[in-house]
Amino acid sequence: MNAYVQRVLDTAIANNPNEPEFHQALTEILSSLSEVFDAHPEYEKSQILEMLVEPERIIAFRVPWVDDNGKVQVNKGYRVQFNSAIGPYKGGLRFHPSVNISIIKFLGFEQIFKNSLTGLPIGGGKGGSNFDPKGKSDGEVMRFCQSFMAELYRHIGSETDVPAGDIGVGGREIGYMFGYYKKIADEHTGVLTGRGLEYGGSFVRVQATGYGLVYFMEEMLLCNGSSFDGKTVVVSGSGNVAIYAHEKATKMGAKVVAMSDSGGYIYDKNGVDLEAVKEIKEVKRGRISDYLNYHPEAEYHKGCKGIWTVPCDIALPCATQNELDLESAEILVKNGVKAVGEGANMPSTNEAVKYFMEHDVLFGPAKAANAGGVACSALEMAQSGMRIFWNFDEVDSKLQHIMTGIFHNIADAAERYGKGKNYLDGANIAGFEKVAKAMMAQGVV
Ligand code: NDP
Ligand code: 2IT
Repeated sequence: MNAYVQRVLDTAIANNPNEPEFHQALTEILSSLSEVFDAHPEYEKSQILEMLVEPERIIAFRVPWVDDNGKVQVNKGYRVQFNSAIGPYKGGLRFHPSVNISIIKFLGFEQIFKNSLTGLPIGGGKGGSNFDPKGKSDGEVMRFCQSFMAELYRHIGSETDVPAGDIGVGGREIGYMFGYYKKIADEHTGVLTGRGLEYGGSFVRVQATGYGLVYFMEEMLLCNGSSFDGKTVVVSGSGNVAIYAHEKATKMGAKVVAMSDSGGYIYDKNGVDLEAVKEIKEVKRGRISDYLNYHPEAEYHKGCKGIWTVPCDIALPCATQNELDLESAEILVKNGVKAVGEGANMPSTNEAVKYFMEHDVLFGPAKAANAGGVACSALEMAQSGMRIFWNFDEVDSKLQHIMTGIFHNIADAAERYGKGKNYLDGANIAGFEKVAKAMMAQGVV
């Protein structure tokens, strides 16, 4: 590896101890940039990497709220404003008990490059809380969201930092947070994306990450002599990204045979009935095991990792980070997988990614493949700014155009640096180039 890149990576890891997910993202991204620094000594002269690996600002705060039994609960809240070189900080909020600063920093760092790849003017940020919405009443979720926003509101704004959803944050949570922001800031602006259509949201935002993933993968497959048509697909997770990945892959002629949640996975050889999954997850907030109430002939297996033992042509990990490790990658390859598209953020371990590459599996890396959600968020920001609305088909066709464009952009970057079909390196390089140029132009800030 380029000596300067290696030095910055080692220092960043040493300076941020006990942050394994952040180390993993740093290693993955910086390892792709070696040849770029060999070719561009001006980047080293500006010490661009030392600037890039350090968040511009980290906000951490207390989130106290009162549960339905009248008991005070206290959670942690975070917003990492990582890089604003190409636009206001943009990225989701995650509410999940596993959330800590390492996870928010890995997500925020990834987001810089992802947002750059969309071609739209958005910087990188991420936030969240270790609050667990699972099993909470609507009243509890509302009180938590209001307390979270009572602190976050002073750090965000439509031209400063625009959060959105992620794991555990969907339309309900965005609604409660937006309502409270509006009350205390006294402005009805595009401060959050993923809003309801009735109060400033955009068509297609709900579907955008899943649809975008399939648009991206279809372009990658077509350029490699294949497509979704007639293929068997496994989609992990059963949340927002997974549901709409299933919907679009099915529309493209594929059959999705397995889905999961953190408790286990279902296998339905007839194709997973998406209407049943939507009712279980979107309406009832239930468990994927409830699928057997709709289709008793399907199989349910405890433990979510087992989903990767289901034979498929295309695997779409859409649940969470590090859900697909080397052992699962080996099983997928043994069972004949041809392509993997990351709907979740960093779902494959670095070892799994390496194994896929070595075994000629077409690999669509998260920061490119799942950029459709944030791209549609940027389209929501544009519509808010102009105070107009595009209809469903207009937004959908813009999304499709952006996702196919991202594929060609990263394939071109891979080509320029002699990386062949290593689209992971291509995505990291293409994402980096734009941010680096913007940072160089703006000086030491
Ligand atoms: P949701 O909360 O809607 O769904 C998350 C799904 O993943 C659920 O099925 C959940 O199961 C499962 N899951 C979560 N944590 C774990 C875990 N530790 N182990 C196993 N399964 C788990 O989130 P999204 O669909 O929005 O997000 C999924 C992934 O996509 C995340 O990595 C997110 O960062 C990424 N992403 C999301 C975007 C968006 O627009 N929403 C945009 C780009 C990426 P359970 O219900 O049991 O917890
Ligand atoms: O990881 C992601 O890109 C998201 N959770 C979406 C962020 C956004 O601002 O729409």
